[in-house]
Amino acid sequence: MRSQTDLERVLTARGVNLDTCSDRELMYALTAAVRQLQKPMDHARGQRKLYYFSAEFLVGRLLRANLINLGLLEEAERLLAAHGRSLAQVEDQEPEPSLGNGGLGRLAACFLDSIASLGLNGDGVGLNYHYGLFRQRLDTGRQTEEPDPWIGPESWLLDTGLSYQVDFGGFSLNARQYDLEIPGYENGVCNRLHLFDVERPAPPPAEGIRFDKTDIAGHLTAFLYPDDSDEAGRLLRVYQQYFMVSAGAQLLLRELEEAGHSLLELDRYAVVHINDTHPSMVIPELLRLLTSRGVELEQAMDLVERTCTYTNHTILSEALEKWPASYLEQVAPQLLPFIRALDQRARRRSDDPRTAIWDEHNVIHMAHMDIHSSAKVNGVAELHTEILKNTELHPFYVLYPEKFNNKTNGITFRRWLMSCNPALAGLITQAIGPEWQRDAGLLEKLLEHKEDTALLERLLAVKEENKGALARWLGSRGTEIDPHSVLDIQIKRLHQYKRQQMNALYAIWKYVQIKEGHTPPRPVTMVFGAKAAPAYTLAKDTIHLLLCLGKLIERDPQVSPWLKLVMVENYNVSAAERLVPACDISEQISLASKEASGTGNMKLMANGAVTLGTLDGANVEIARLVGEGNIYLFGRSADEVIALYRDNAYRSSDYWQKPELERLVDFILSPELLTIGDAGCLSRLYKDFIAKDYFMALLDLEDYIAVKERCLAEYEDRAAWSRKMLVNIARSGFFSSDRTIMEYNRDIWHLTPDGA
Ligand code: KOT
Repeated sequence: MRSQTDLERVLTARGVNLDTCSDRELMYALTAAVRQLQKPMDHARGQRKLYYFSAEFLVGRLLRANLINLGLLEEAERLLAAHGRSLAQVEDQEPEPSLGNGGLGRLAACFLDSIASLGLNGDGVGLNYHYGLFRQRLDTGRQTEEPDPWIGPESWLLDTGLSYQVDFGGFSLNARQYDLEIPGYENGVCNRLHLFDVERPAPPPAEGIRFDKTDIAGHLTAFLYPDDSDEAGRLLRVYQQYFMVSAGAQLLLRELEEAGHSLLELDRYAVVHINDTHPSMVIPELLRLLTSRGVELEQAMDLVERTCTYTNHTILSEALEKWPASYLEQVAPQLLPFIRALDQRARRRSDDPRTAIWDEHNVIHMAHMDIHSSAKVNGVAELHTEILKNTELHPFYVLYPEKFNNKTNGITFRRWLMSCNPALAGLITQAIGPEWQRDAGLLEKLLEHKEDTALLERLLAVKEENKGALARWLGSRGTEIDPHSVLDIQIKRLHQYKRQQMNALYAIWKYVQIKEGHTPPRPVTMVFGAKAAPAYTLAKDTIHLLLCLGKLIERDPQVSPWLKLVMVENYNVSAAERLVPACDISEQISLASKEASGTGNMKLMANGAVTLGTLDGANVEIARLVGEGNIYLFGRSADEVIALYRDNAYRSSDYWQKPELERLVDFILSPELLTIGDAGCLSRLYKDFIAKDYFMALLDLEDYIAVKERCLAEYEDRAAWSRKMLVNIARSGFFSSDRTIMEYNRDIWHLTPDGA
């Protein structure tokens, strides 16, 4: 008789009947079993430890990811199959924690996976939002938002029983520590993500998404970034931030003391990584805690500057956090003397007022505090780091040239290839062996197979299969797509700088072309996945336009056989895991200089999509790696765009006054669209194109259309296209987050890997 496997033994001991339990019961049972099998490992004592502070960790579903890292996936699949069950169906029951907005949060999740997989001692510190971001609905022709509860009866969260007192101006709260375990890939390491929560969360709201935003104690961890369009919302965000960093700093100091180290050795035994400015208050909070325990202020400031490291993720000025001192006065008045001291120290180092922390309008600049008080500062792609050094943060670069460095983002190939695209992973392993699964750089070996027609044909066949799987999944959600059409995909948050509105104008152009009899060589399916911030009116209007265009095309018998435009509702990590393997054309069309890096571009490339994009963010590095013939580039350069802003020289009228473009913009207010859509939304969008177009969609539109048409034409040379796919996959290994984390460790963190 076959001996029982670990998994089977644990499930049996828990009294699970694999034949009769429901998929949901099985999902919970597997969750509990995996939790039981992943034993947290103690890292070597006396080593430096990383605390990765981030307001967001967009971890995605964890069952399959944890099974893979524990080496239990095949065993689980076999066991379930023996009872007529499928893991795919079971994991569909797993709620996805929506603890992030997009790229920044997903990057933090990929990083935790790589940190554990490289055997590094590093934990995450964040917040346990009960309703995450929001669940998006599109059934009314526009986006509506609902709370997205994800914490079930048997979630991955472990209640540690630990808590920390956090003092706000006028009241205190206890921060309870819940942990998510983060196993490394087949190395026995298990790190943790600490998520802090209030002890007594308010009961779920009776209806809709609206909470009483003034009930801070009950709602502190209800939502991620509550609507920041009004005072109460912005203030709640500052409360969240202080809650997270105060609890995290206390946890760190407790661990330091437990390890027997003195506070004066802080920089030797701890690294505090600040993931954009949301955790920046950890700096004055550490100063407060250190000085309250007897460390002198000057010495504390030196220690903290050697302990903290900071990553900048955006140059968009509206995203750079600046808080009126009055906010901090209300939330955490005890921090103000320390921020004042930091500001005075900064002014002793530089008399350039642009580097002040506390400015003459009584506004506190979080990024400035981070740069003055961190040992290292990095951007997230080469171009982005250069822009920080030369323009956005130039005065700081002059002051601290040695602090600045680049760390091009990465993705974990365990989730974004091995887990989401097993067919492609299997094909790669057949061609070059399995070692690439430990070192994605080895994917380059695929280049030796550029003339291997059998492999290239199977590459095309795997893509077809994945498109079929996507079509079935979308079909089960009520959206039919043609799996034999070209899948042209733009998946990312909705923002004007990402220019979904430019892609919408392409759809209009294509619609008109087809109406005029110019049908494409094969049908094209344009797929969008995007959430808009609830208060971002133009972003919501763009979703409305896309939904209207989808309907218009659908209802037009002349156009619908050739063109389809769909929006995937509630785009999240799980949806991405289905879309990414099926994509042919990866839309990375941000206005050059505005997308710090992008990481979807990397995921899609690794899965054999070809990029259609601007020379922005990491696209620049993708282009260099794959070479001209394996990417479709268009649009103005970052330098040109920066000059246009500097000289205030862009006028959208210079573009829409060209008749070909005017026709496309006017179509937004055409009778066809107005009978489908809302005149208010559509005319707001129209007016924005005419009078503003701040992110210059019209600047690049003609070039975009021309290059996209060339891309679609060249798609028809299937053999040549399959070679482009191969080169993209082969060159994607550079974008492994393992490579990124090794660089962070080499240049910034200096942790010692276990076993080294
Ligand atoms: C949001 C608010 C304030 C500051 C930064 C952000 C931010 C930046 N959120 N997401 N990002 C994205 O981060 C990704 C990971 O580095 C990048 O790939 C992407 O280009 C950023 O837009």
